[in-house]
Amino acid sequence: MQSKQKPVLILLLCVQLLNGVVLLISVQARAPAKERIVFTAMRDNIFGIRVMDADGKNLQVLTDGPAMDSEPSWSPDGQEIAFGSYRGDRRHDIYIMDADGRNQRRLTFHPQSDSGPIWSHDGQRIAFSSWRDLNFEIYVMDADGKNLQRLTNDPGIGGAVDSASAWSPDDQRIAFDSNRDGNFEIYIMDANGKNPRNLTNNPASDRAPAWSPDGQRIAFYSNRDGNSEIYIMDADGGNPRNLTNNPEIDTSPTWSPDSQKIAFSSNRDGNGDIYVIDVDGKNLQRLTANPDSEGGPDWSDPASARPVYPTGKLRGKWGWLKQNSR
Ligand SMILES: [Ca+2]
Ligand SMILES: [Ca+2]
Ligand SMILES: [Ca+2]
Ligand SMILES: [Ca+2]
Repeated sequence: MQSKQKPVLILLLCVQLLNGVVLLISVQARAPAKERIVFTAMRDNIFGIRVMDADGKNLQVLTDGPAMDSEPSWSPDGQEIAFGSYRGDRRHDIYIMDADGRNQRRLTFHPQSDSGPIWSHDGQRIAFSSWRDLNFEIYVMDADGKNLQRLTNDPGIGGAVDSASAWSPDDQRIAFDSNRDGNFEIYIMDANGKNPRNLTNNPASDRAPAWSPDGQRIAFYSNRDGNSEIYIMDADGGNPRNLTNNPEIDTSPTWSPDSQKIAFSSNRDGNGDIYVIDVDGKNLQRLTANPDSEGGPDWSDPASARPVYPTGKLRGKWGWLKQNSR
């Protein structure tokens, strides 16, 4: 009896091992190999979305009119991009597309404008700003457009501009900018909209917070020295310092996955381009160099890609393999 059962057991083990290997390969194949930067480019007054490697190589045009696409934001697995777009009925709405520009789907349908989508790190939610209450308020929805929830609340026309910019790495808080105290400041609030807190308290315009992937710092841009510069501060608002010092407009910071570099837009070379700089202000590099105007970069983190398990089978097999390899 035993001699007949053994080959069957070995065969079963081989099949399970092979299944595990095949599933692992398919899971890993979904993650992009390189860090990439997606951004908006304007050519002949048409806005489109482009992507390049984080060193500026392998530029790809994802959209190039007739729709006016902008504000790209990576899904955490780097497989999709959320963006804002004017098209058809001329309303500005939130869309998502695959990372190659295909399979574009509209997520918001309100007659007022929706803009500035920001994908949560768990991939489940998208925060954005909307004019549907007759001033910009921050909303959050599931990544399929369902379960819409308003996070800020002003009394209609004349209410403050509130715009979402970044989720904390644990998705428990949202950093945003608001002019609710008379000028733009960087705020953070709980992900349900509660406990808003002003981190900047400066009469200048402080905007577009970006949370470092290690959670330690927040980058933003401010005109507190007379023109827009990139600043970083501790995540509690302490220790602000400027990273750029250039008479031209420097805006839209986004962090590298290792929290050591910041990509941003600047018109210091005559038109909008994407630059990258170390967090100590050294090693400035220009990543784009063409007459189009580039801006609004978002840096992907391929290492943060959370594999999609085929209906939990892989976890089951891992458990099975671990149990049987002891
Ligand atoms: Ca508002
Ligand atoms: Ca301010
Ligand atoms: Ca500047
Ligand atoms: Ca340019």
